[in-house]
Amino acid sequence: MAVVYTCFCTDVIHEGHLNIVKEAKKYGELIIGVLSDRAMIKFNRFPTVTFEERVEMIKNIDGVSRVVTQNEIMYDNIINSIRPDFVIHGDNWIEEPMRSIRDNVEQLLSEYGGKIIEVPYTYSENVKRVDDRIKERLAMPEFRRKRLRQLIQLCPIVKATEVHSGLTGLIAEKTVVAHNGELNQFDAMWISSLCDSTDKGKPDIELVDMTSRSRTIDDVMEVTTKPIIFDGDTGGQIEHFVYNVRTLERMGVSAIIIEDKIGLKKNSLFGTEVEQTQDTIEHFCEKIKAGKKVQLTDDFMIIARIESLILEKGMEDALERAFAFVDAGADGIMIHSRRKSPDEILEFCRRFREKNTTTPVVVVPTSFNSITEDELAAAGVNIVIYANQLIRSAFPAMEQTAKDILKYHRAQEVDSRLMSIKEIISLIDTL
Ligand code: SPV
Ligand code: MG
Repeated sequence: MAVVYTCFCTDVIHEGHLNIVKEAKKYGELIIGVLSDRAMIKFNRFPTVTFEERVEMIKNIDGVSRVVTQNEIMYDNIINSIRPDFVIHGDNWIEEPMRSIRDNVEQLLSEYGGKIIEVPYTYSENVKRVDDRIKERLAMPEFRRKRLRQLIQLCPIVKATEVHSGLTGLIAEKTVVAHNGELNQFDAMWISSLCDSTDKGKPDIELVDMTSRSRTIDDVMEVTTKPIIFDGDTGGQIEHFVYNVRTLERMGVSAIIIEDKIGLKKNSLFGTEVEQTQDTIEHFCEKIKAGKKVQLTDDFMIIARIESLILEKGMEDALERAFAFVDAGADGIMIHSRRKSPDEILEFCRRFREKNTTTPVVVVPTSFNSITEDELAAAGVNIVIYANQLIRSAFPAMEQTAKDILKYHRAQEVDSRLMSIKEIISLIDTL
């Protein structure tokens, strides 16, 4: 009997999947692969049920002869081990970014005469409803909040991008790229104080207050499901910080990062060009402890950011602070640098990891941007934040358009580089 293979990466079986099963049975016995969590999160939604539950759910479908694990998005290993006569899939994989999966399968099957069976993707009211329900569930505070910790366990390195509005949130949520036989998307979002302030035309000096920053979080949360890391600047007065921890935790934010500075905070990328004061170890530890004491779940993370390298206080100071902040209860350490070379960050990671192998480490490679995610992961980094690149790409594009309209006294000259009206009006999902 011919063997038909398909891979499911879904939390809910709906009529679209059942249609694939029905079609597959016409060709032979059906083996279904269940995509691992690790592979699923590279291009799909975060699973709302465990891998084991998904296996059980698929085993229970009538007419499935065997259920196997598919560990990678691309089919090389699974096709080599099963050598199916057919691979069946919905025709939605003709579009990018899934097209690269289809190309991969086509290539593998052609090596021994296997065939692809494509069935029309089921677009129905019910399928849309199931999809919307999963999305809504992922966006609920109790699910979103814990996801950062889950991702740290699952990913070699969690990739977060800066967001400062609903629109940038949508970019973080939906952008998936296929490149070099891989699919990738951002795992999390960073609500940067620099970008949140810049977007409002204000300096990054803790001037944009918590009410306004909460509004930004809310705008992002309304249209996304991915976990949020909030840039909490210095955390402010301890007496205020505890209230903010409660608020953020209740909203479903996953982590706050607070930096060990005091007084008028300026952006770290100014370094020692402006006056900035580092907090004492004792006082900052008090702040961490106070925050940890008031939080209500085990999900929320308070991450301590060390400014010693930014303020040229040296590696020993940075390490001393890191160990002290972890002892005070910090759930993670962010180490920052504004050097072009990643050397001091790598030295910090090596020496920190000699004594501490578990506490998550976060980095923001704005200046030392030549280092890759793989290299950071190998150094023991758990979260990489691309802290300002979205706004820095948007501003020059908008400014150039403004200049050209003024120059030509009409908009025709700029039109070819703009998103079409059709695209922009269909960018936003409607309920
Ligand atoms: C931010 O994005 O606001 C940060 C990172 O705090 S940095 O701008 O590098 O200080
Ligand atoms: Mg900041």
